[in-house]
Amino acid sequence: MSKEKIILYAKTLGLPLTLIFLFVAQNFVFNIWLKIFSSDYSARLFWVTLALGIVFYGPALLFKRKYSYIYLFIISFLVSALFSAQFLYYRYSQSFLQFSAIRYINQAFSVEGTAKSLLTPELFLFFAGFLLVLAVFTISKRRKFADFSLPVWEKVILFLACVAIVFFGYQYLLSTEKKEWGSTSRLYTDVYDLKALVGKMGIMNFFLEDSFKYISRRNLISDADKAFLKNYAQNKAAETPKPKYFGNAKSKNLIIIQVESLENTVINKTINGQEITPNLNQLAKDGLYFNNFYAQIGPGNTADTEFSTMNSLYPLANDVAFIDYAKNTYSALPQLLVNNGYKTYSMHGDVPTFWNRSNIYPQLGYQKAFGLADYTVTSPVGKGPSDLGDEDLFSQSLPRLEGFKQPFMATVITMSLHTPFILPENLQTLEIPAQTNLTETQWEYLQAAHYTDKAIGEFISGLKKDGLYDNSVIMIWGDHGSFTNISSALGENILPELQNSQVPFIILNSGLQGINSEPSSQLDVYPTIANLLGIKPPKTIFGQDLLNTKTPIETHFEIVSGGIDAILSPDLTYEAGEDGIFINGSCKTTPNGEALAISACQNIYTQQLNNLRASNIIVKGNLLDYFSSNIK
Ligand code: GP9
Ligand code: MN
Repeated sequence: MSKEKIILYAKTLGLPLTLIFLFVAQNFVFNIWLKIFSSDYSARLFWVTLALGIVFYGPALLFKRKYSYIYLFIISFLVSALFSAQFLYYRYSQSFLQFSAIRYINQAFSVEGTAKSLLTPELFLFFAGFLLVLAVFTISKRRKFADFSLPVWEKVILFLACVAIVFFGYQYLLSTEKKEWGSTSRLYTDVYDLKALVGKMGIMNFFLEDSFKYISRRNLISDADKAFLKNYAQNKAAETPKPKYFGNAKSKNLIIIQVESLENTVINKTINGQEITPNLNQLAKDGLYFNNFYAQIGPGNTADTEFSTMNSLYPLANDVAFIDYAKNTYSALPQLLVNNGYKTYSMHGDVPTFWNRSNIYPQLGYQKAFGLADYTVTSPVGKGPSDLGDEDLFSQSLPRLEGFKQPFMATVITMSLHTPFILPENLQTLEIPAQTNLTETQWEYLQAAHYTDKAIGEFISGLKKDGLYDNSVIMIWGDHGSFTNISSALGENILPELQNSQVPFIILNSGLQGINSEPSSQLDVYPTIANLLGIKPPKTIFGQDLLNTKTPIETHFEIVSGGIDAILSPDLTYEAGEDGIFINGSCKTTPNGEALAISACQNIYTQQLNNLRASNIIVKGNLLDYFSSNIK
């Protein structure tokens, strides 16, 4: 190659190529500085950011020189601004800026951010691309915009090479995901740890993916859906005029214990003569215990339970509301309590980006969230040394609760009873004989349940000692099942569709005791709490106050296709057939199980389908205010 040619190439490709590699470096540094870098992901991070770098800066080669500068100015400025915004936003809120949240950016920064705290030296690196374009433009001798022209066939080769690298970059990401997870769905649909996602694809790819998803969802709600919602709102049942137990726990604190994977089947069960959950068993006796209570989760697992309990809305069948609809308008329980003078806290031993909690919690009304960084792991439980055990979670949460100004709401979310139920040997205190009908996983599940139960018992004793037990209404529920088939192993007879959904729900408040076996679900938590605290819940909730249900309680479960799996009411039980078509399902009496004509279940089916449809329209269309304004 002649010297002129090399110079021509350098001049043509030099700037875009430098910008592309700078872009890759910026993505790496972004992750390293924010401590979300993982060397396990470095190969895919490299290829996929290289691909995006080419997509961003490559087109400069298509323009004449003058326009190529203009193009590079614009792109490098946008990239710099976005990097900086994401960097600052994460530093401030421990979450990534989503497209739907851009309108909140001022709000986020105005809380903490004076102009001074925004100007951190790191931003210099994120603006390096723009500064570089500026510098090259300024010092370039050829500012008269003479064009560099390459022969056509060389342009074609260059173009094809770029396309090949871009294709390879994204393909590499997808195929490594597939190797690890057996599918790529975790990357694009139910990604739960956004920190890991950004670790894999870089912040810019994340932002683009999130923006595309947001834009493509925009027209999900048709005029017919809106008309349906309006009509549904106008026919929504009126509230009970003077509900029983209203204000029984007035001005008390609210302490919620949401227990990971806790199934109802372990309550009041013994194995080898030992109670699996002695402390919860005692609490179930001391309080009001719902033993026919169900979780309704879609792909969002724990987050879906938080969503349905705090909003009394149904989770979505194919999306995770915590991630995809984080910045909707909600009228959630923590916000209701804030409006009534409470301080609201969440406590959970995970990173704040998990399930996008740090983005949605402010929308729900949580004023402060304590996460993994706020706890010390003294005795790890789980896969790694940094996994917070439930004993650490509770023992370190207790003094915090004691220090809070009252009244407060605190939601403590446990994690030790999470699959794969890894519990250090010294904490395995349940003596289960070697010869049982349990699988290894079921055995481990029971050990871990026993451990979590102990941690809850210690927490409750602590609350009794410091007086908070008497000043608070305490609610305990399991977030969802364990997916271990433990209920059938322990001889429980639950509808197959509901095997992984039956969880215990216990309310501890003086004057409330007994067992309630009516079917109920996590959507009912919100109105029940509000009633006890003497606060009127918003009219928009979908659940029922379990202390005042005058209509039979029904509950349904979504299958992933978005249909209804099963409905339980005090008189009727509906189960969907394999194809999910109503008439191919079965209808029986409750509790005797006598077969009825399918038409006997038509009413409850239509009613539940309407509830589900209305709730989904509200979430997908961000229509809570519209819904509310149409309720009489
Ligand atoms: C993650 C924890 C577990 O923070 O709550 O979530 P899951 O995997 O059950 O959804
Ligand atoms: Mn969970």
